[in-house]
Amino acid sequence: MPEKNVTGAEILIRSLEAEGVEFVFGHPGGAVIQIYDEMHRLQPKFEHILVRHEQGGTHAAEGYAKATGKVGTVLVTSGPGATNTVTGIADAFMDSIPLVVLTGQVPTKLIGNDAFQECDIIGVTRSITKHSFLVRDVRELASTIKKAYHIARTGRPGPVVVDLPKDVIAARAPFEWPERISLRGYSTITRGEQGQVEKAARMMRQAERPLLYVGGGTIISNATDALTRLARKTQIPVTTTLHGLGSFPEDDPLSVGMLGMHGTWYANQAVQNCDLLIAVGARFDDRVTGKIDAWAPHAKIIHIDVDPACISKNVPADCPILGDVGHVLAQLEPLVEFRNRADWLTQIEAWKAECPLEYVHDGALRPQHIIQELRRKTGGHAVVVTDVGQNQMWSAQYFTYAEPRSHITSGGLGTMGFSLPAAMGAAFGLRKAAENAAENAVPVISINGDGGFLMNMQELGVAAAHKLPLKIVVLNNSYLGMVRQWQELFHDERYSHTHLAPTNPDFVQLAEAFNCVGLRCTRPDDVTATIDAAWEVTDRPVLMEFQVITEEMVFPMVPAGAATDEMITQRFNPEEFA
Ligand SMILES: Cc1ncc(C[n+]2csc(CCOP(=O)(O)OP(=O)(O)O)c2C)c(N)n1
Repeated sequence: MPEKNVTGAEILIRSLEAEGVEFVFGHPGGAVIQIYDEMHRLQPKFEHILVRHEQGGTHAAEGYAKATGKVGTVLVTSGPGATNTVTGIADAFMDSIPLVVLTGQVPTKLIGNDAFQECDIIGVTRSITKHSFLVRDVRELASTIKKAYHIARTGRPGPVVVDLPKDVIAARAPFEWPERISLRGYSTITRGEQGQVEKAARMMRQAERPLLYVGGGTIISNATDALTRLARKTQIPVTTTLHGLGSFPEDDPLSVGMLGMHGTWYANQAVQNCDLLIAVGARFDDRVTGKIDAWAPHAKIIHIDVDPACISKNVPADCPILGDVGHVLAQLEPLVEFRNRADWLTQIEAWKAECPLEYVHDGALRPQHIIQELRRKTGGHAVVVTDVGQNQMWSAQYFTYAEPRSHITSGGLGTMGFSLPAAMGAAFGLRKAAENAAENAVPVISINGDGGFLMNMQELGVAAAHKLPLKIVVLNNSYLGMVRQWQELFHDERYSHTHLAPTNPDFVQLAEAFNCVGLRCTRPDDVTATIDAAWEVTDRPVLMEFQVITEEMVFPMVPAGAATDEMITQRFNPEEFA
């Protein structure tokens, strides 16, 4: 029985505790000052991490969510605090990341008055949230928080905004945590329709050249073991999307690596020649399909996904299966059987040999070498959090992921400035999990370009203050490299506003100014020693600046609008790599 009236701020804090929230990534301000005051008084069970920019807070919450599979929580003030979260909310929406973003709001009677720091954040974020709530009555606060977390984590996960007017936070009511909530019109599907699953199993048995096309939904659904068993039992090769990396061991002979714009040439060949494509928790994104009319021209399509809006959205499915990937794969497993696919697998091996991922070894410092050394150092037991651009694609191509949740990136929105705060959030979550299990946390590696790193570098101070042993890599090529690559290839080498060297800081000094360790490497011979030195640092972040060559490009590549079998590969222009 609830005894006494408490403030809305206390109800919020008690609700977050009841939800089992571990971290709140937040930044205070006038509209939420009472929540911060109550946090000071109540010393809640969760830890509040004071980020230095609300965008950093949202990416930290995303990194936490991706690394742990839990819901990330953000708390910000009204107006600019709220608008600073917009990029992170959009990012989470595109990449199906469960977040609850708590935004302060002006008092209800001032809403619509252009009050100081008023912003209609619900309106602003309507198209980039899974759902949003404006809490008008303190008696509804606890149940709203419970609903928000439920919506964020179930079905296809996504961000939920809860807008909290200042008077609601100040009002008093008893704290009562609801045992259950009812959400009219919201239901989630788990099992696939059995008839469709049987049809899919038949199609898989009959296909001569099937291919599993695996997306991030498989990892979200914790279905990677089931997927691996299915692939091995049926001898069906696996290609993954950027977000699917880690869902199937890339060192397994059945792996053909990543597909799409910067995927492997052989994965795209497999897509173009397969007769059955089994999409598992993937959404046929344009970076995957390229020119969609020419994509997978010989394939029948099975599409397994939890989101009904996603199925047949971009490519019509011959066998749609609406359901949670884990449940559907469990339904499929007993219905499929081993089949010798020697011809198809031999063909794939030949493609792998014909055009492998490769780069030139000529004494210049190249990013691919650094990524491979990080893999060697960790044996793959690490969480790699990349930024956006060339660094992202080399990290995808050359790390060889073998474990789910070992790769985190901003895939849908492609947000520069994502990596450092997301790595920080991942490291908080993994450190906590390791403490609870009395184990050592796996290393978290943040990989950045020199451009993107500067977009959220302020979080270095937060990571240092919390003694997070992040391994931060800055691949400094002196340019906005991915844009420079497009300028070189498609804009006659007009390098318009992509040269960063004149304004770049000294990255080693920058790290040290934030009480991190800074290391610099300029030669391939020093890469291993630099990484070894970084791994010796255990009580703070370490930033490794690698001064890589400017000219290196990401290959292979499907030019924008081209078909996926029209890749530019190093093979076709060897003089560039002489
Ligand atoms: C916030 C944001 N602004 C602009 C872009 C467009 N963009 C994509 S990649 C890129 C260049 C990134 O340069 P850098 O961070 O140095 O990484 P590199 O490509 O050199 O690895 C730009 C500007 C973006 N993705 N995100």
